[in-house]
Amino acid sequence: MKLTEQKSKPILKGARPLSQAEVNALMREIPQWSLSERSIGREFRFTDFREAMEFVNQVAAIANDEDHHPELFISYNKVRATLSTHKIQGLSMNDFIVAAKIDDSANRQQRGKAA
Ligand code: H2B
Repeated sequence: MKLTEQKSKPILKGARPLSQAEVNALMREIPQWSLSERSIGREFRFTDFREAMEFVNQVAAIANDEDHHPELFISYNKVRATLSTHKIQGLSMNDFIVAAKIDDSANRQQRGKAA
């Protein structure tokens, strides 16, 4: 099933983080994100602050829906999102599901602008 069709699940303390092989396979589904030791991140660029904040509000809705919350750094027209799963201090499926849904939202916003 595609990441965007999946739903985040509660992660219990002590759950096993994804293996390196699992992470590598999932990274191929979100090629614009980069992998750090224990998190994934991507920078999004917009025309101005208004568009950046429109995106941030979409991301907030996704985070609330999924009960999984990215860190967001806003700098005028740039938004950097990073994701990790606090409970396991590493990466879980939830990070990849939310990243894919954030990508979808950014793509929809871009398409809306072009129309
Ligand atoms: N977001 C992130 N990024 N990592 C978490 O471990 C996390 C979260 N835990 N959002 C969630 C909320 C948890 O506290 C609730 C109870 O599901």
